[in-house]
Amino acid sequence: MVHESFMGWMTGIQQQLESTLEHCLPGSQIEPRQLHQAMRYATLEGGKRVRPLLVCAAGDLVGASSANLLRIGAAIEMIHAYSLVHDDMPCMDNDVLRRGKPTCHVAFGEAGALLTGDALQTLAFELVSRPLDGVDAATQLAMVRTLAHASGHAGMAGGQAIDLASVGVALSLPELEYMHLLKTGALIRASVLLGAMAGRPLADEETERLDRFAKCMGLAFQVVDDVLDCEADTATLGKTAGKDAANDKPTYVSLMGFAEAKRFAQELREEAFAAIEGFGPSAQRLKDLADYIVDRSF
Ligand code: GRG
Repeated sequence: MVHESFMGWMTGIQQQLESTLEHCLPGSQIEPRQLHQAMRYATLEGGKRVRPLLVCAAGDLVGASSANLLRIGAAIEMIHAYSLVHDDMPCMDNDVLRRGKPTCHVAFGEAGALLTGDALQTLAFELVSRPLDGVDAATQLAMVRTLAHASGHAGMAGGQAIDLASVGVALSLPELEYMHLLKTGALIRASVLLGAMAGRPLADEETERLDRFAKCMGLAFQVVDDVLDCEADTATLGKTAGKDAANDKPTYVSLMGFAEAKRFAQELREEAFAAIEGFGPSAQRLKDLADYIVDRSF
C-alpha cells in the first residue's frame, strides 16, 4: 500500500527532476530549433519518472548527493524517452499517442523523431560522464559502462529486437521473461545500480542483493504493464490501450491469464522485498517504490 509520506517524497523528486531536465535539455530557441523543441517535447512534462525515482531511492540507501542523483536520473529518463520515441515510430510499434499527446513523429515527422531519439541518447551519456561531485573517475566510468550495456544489444535494444521478431510467435514463459529482462528490465536495473554507485561503496554481496531487487522490479513492472494494457483505458494510460492483443503480441496475460499474472506480480514484489531485507530502514524508499510499481493504475 502506497502511503502519504512516500507520495510527498515522490512528488518532490518528480518536480526536482523536471527542473533538472529543463536545465539539461537544449533551449527551444537555440538552433537547430526544431530538434531542440522535439527533444523537450519528448522528455518534459510527462511520464511517471519511475527510473529516476529508482535512481534516487537507491542513492538514498548509500547516502549519495541529490544533485548527482538527479543528473543521473535525468540521463536515464532521456534514454527512456528516446526508446519511447523510436518505439512509437511507424517502422516499429506505429503509435500516435504517448503520454497523452501525439507521438514525436506525428508532431515532428519521422526524420525528426529519429534524430530526437539519437540526440537524447547521446546527451544522456554526456550527462553521466560529466564530473560528479565526490564520485571517482573509475566509478564514473563503471556507471557509463553499466548504462551502455543496459541500453544496447545486450539490454534494451536487444530486447526490442526480440520483441519485433516475436509478433505472432508462440513464446514460452522463459522466452517471454528473457525478452522483458532485456527490453524493460535492463534500464530499470541500471537505474538502481547507478543510484547505488553514486554513494558509499557497497560490498559485492550488497550490490548483488540490490540487483536482485531491481531484476524482480523490472519483471514486475512489465507484468503490470501487460495487465494494464488489457484492463485500463486509453485516457488513463495516455497511450493506446489494448495494443498487445491487437498486434498479436505474446504477453504475461496471454500466456498466464489475468489472475495468474496478477499473482505473479505480487510474488515478484515479495521476492524483491526479501532481497533487500538486510538493508533495514534505509531501504524503505525502494520498498515503497516497489509497492507503487505493483499497485499502480497507469
Ligand atoms: C527503440 C531501442 C528501442 C527500445 C524500445 C522500452 C521500449 C524499448 C519500448 C517501449 C514499449 C513498451 C510499451 C514497453 C513496455 C514497458 C514500458 C517501457 C512502458 C513505458 O514505460 P513507463 O510506463 O512510461 O515508465 P512513462 O510514460 O510513465 O515514462
